Amino acid sequence: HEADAYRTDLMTITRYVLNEQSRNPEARGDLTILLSHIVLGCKFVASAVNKAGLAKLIGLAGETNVQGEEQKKLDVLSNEVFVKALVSSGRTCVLVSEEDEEATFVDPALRGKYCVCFDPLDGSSNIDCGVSIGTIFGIYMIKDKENVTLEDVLQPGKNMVAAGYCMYGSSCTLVLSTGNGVNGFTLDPSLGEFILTHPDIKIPKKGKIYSVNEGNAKNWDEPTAKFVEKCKFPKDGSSPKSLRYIGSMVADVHRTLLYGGVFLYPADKKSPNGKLRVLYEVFPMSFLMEQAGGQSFTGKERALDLVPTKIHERSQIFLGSFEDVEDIKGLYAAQA
Ligand code: AHM
Ligand code: MG
Repeated sequence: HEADAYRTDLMTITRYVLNEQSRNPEARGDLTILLSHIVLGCKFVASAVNKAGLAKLIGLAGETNVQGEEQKKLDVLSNEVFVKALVSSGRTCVLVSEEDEEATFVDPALRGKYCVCFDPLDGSSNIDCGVSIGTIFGIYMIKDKENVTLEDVLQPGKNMVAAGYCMYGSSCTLVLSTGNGVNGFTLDPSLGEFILTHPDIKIPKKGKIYSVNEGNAKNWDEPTAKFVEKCKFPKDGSSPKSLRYIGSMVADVHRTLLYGGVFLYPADKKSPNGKLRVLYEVFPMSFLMEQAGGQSFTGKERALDLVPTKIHERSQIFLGSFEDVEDIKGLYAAQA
């Protein structure tokens, strides 16, 4: 069909979120506005990561310290853009960023009912070699508008109203859930719009890939070691799993979501709570996994049941295909 050469009915992310909003008669468009500010931040970072405005970002050729400067600039710049976009949306009251030690309480005149926890540029060790990096975010609603405290972000992940990530890779993909399934949108740079390209993502029930930093194996606990052993030397006659590890959570989780399998960042003797942060890494990704039909487990409990006690808290994490995570849960149960 000649008519098929161009798609003419484009589902942009804004149109999608507005459609979702119209399903709730009480919604007044606040989440739509908030998300459009997050989308703006993602577009800015996408452009910066692609080295748009190259000269401004890294300075002119011949200047010293280009490497370090550039990396620092991109992290800090991304954080500033997100903080300003979120505050100016007029829909936020508390912000938690991986880049800022303290939470940001929005000026009362600009306050709205949402709290946003985010990692503006995760996987920053991958910037210099051009490997995929990403932004991760989770959104809560405040309990009491007159009385906003840190407690509003120290809630279990299951209380989130939306979560997502944006991957700056060979294409720029934003994956979002507002609690009604998971959808993926790809940035069309010529339009400057995220277009729905991956509707209703469901993770395969079982996968053929495991993803972990095996360099830490010497310090793992027994269930983790047993699980990885089982991936490599299955005893039930199945084929061994393939190992894929990028070291960039957004890229590793994105592949896990689309192809299936399991991503783990376990605790070890040196880091008893693992590495990844609960509020803006573990929770948003766990929310997306569950919404896509997968699971997420901390070694003790469902990840989204965890109640954080401080904003930069860490937790070990096992997430991915339902059956693969079921295996890990079995190994922890057997040890207990
Ligand atoms: P960062 O916030 O310092 O970038 O660290 C987070 C990243 C994740 O993207 C990734 O999953 C993990 O660190 C990889 O850690 P490691 O290098 O220990 O395997
Ligand atoms: Mg991070």
